[in-house]
Amino acid sequence: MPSTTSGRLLRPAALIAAALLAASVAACGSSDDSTTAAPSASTTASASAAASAGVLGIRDPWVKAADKGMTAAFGTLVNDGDADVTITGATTEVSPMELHEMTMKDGKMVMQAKPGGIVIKARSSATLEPGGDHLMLMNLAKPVKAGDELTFTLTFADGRTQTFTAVAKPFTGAQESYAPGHGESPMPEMSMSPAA
Ligand SMILES: [Cu+2]
Repeated sequence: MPSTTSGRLLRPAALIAAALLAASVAACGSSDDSTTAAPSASTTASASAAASAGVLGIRDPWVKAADKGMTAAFGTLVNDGDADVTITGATTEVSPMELHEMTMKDGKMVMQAKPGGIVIKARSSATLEPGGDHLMLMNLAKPVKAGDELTFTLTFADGRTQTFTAVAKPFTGAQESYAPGHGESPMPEMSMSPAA
């Protein structure tokens, strides 16, 4: 009677953390010069777990660590439903936000607010990634350090909302290099194997 195990339910945060660990491993493994690394990681994660958790399944969410100014959040948004889903807004505690896209202007790629929001087609997915659509944090009120967890709330065209958590990571994309001034990396990239 005094003690039960009912408190040990798997929380969504734990599921997200597991997905993030898998993403970290995938990113780590992609440092060889294979050019086909991206699809393999994004097609295997469990969309079934996310189906009951919200409007969209959100895979591998992350936010780029930054001390001030602008940064952005990324991830893969999975729509398992039979209707298109449109994201019309996003909020987080530490910054005002906008939905952005990249577009070509005068021969240069620039970002701008995405007209009409971000649409995820029925039974499809949309990937938010550096160089593409992203959730922009316009003006950080405080630093976002690697390992920090930020909570985001998406608003959809039909008025529904969905909250998810993304962990901050230094941007490790191949195209840009950031000064490795802070040597510590709290991400457990080397200690986990992909569950699949
Ligand atoms: Cu932007």
